[in-house]
Amino acid sequence: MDDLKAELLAAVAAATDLAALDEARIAALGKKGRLTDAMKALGALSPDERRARGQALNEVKDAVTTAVEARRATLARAALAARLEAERVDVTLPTRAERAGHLHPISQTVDEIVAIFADMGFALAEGPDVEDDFHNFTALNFPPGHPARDMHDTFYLPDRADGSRMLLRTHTSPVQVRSMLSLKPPIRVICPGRTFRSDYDMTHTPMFHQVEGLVIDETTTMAHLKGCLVEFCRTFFDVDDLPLRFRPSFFPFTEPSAEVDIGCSRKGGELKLGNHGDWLEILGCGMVHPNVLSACGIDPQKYQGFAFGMGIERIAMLKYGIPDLRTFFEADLRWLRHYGFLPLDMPSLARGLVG
Ligand code: 2NL
Repeated sequence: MDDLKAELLAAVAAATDLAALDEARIAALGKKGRLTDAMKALGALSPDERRARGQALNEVKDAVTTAVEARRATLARAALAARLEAERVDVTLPTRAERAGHLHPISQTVDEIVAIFADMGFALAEGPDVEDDFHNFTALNFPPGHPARDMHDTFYLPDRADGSRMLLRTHTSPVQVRSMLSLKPPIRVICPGRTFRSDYDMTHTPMFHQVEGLVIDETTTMAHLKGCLVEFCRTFFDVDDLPLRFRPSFFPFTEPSAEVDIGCSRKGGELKLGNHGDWLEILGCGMVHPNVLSACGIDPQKYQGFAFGMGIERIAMLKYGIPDLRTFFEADLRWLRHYGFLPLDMPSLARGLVG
């Protein structure tokens, strides 16, 4: 019995890789292994002999099993160490220019917008793509039968057990609803993100990006809204005297509401930004509706504020001269190399927005 034990343990110790170890294990404990055979032979013995020899065999079996596991752990550690050594990479080496990845123009544009508003004291806020009716519609003063709730415009998920259903957010406003519910005024947040609407043609894609901003304080007015958006547009488009025009409009969640145009010229089919007499719509805004403040737990007698929203694809196309909306979503590497941005050139107001 001692010889058998020594022999089996020696085979385990001699295994120099996991395959050899498995062979040693099977030779001892497998279906036709030495210990298994010895166990089978117990049946032919007298009860006393069987008990004594069975106990001894079990001890050998335990010893071999323990030795196999210990050896397996040692070999696995050695294999990992060898692999780490063999696959060692020097992460400080410079990249190869022809292999460099690029930031998508949407990512670049979001980074630029966030840099501008961060400089004005806004905090970045994000929220889930999948929302409920309350955060996407009800809290924003959409009346019960409003057409935006229609199945044809909004992507709904299957009904839940309680009969309600989740949806893909149709704007980033629910992020601001969540900010109002969780923060105390004064609030200044900037909320970029994906949005979804059931719409697909030359100028609409079912997934697109928006950025919205929200300011809530005791004495915030439409004048602050104007100053903030003039500052943003002039910085973003890098035109010092860029004129802005505020036109009365309507949104359920703001009162009063306005749409904002920037000055441009379309002479000779080429679009130029600046004071040239023509106008181009780029965003919507207004004073947050008192019903929205109430729904979000903010006292409209004490607080007021402004909000604004814009489509990111649209202003990225304008700034970077990208003619076709659909190309944003084609994942064409040649397009990305042409319109993309180097990942280490992060926009900052100190260094200039675009490198
Ligand atoms: C547009 C216009 C807008 C807002 C978004 C907003 C959000 C809350 C409360 C009040 Cl929580 N307003 N957002 C306000 C006015 C316009 O977006 O044309 N977006 C692409």
